[in-house]
Amino acid sequence: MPNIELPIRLQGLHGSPYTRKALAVLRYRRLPYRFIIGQPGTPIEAGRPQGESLPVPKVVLLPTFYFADENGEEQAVTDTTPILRRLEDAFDERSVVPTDPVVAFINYLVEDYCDEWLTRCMFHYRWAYEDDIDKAGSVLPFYGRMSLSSEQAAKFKQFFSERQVGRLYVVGSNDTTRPVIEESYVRFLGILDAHLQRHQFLMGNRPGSADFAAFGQLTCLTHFDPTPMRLTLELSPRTYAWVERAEDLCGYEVSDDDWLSREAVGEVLRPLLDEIARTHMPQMLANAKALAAGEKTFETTIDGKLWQQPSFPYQGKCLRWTREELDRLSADDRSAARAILDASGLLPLIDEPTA
Ligand SMILES: N[C@@H](CCC(=O)N[C@@H](CS)C(=O)NCC(=O)O)C(=O)O
Repeated sequence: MPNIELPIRLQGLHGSPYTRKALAVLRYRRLPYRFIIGQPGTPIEAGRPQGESLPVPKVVLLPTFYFADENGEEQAVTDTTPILRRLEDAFDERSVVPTDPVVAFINYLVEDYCDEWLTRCMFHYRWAYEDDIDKAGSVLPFYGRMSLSSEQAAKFKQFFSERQVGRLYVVGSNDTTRPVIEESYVRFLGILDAHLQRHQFLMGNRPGSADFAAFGQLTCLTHFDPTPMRLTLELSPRTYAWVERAEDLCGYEVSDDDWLSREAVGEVLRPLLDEIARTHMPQMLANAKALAAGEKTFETTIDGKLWQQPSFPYQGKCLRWTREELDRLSADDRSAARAILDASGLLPLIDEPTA
């Protein structure tokens, strides 16, 4: 893998939770970066070097990073989880992946839960309630184009809000699943609040990529979207404060002893792992089975309630990558990790046949 040139260049928008995830990691790791505000492939409004043209990813996703390939060709690269691992390979200092392989696997699993389940809560709350739709529709257009006229902004508000509200079914959000999604966020807040009373971060007294995945979604849930923000301030002002701190941890000193140990991680994160088994796991397994059967939609039960949504190929890959991540461990580490999963009823996430 060729070296990564500094400053690292990425493009994204402040309203994008995964963009915020990536930016917070770069700040924490003290990696010089250039954050290009905008959407790949759309003309940049201002603040760009003349004549700079950046490649556009096949699937436009935020954030997009720009890395040189073997031939020195600039490539547009998306998907924060593998991008963070690429930064781990290229830079040693202030790693966001725990040194202990078992703890690293749990960090990976929690990162996947935040990126693929907590994001459901974020998208649901943003596009399910009038207040939230109104704020997002009013503010998001300006993140990419500050100079929009009021007419243009109004047009964009309508177009974008209708588009996003129309995509609620993609994350499984509907009247039946609304309580499943919302109760899971309330439980997550309670779990995080209790955890932060004993540890500075999910992965111990230093942040793992799982912490930054949680932070990314929480920037929207706690500091932007009115409905979940009210809920967060009512139930866990501690979480509200944690999110603001995690925005910039460049001055937060860490050592290898600050990670949760493999002996402690199962016990300490039990409430969160139980939550993952309750919500994320059944959804990921049902999705993978539907994909294997070539079904366009699937139904399952989460929390005793009917869960319906279109099958989502990307999350089929996420489940496969989680299983491969465990397979990469040594036999001893794998059985230690399986014991932690088993204690929370999470072994089906690894073992249940999906084809
Ligand atoms: N798994 C990807 C997810 C990236 C993603 O979905 N980004 C959103 C913005 S937060 C996006 O670009 N969505 C495309 C769209 O809305 O068209 C990652 O971790 O980077």
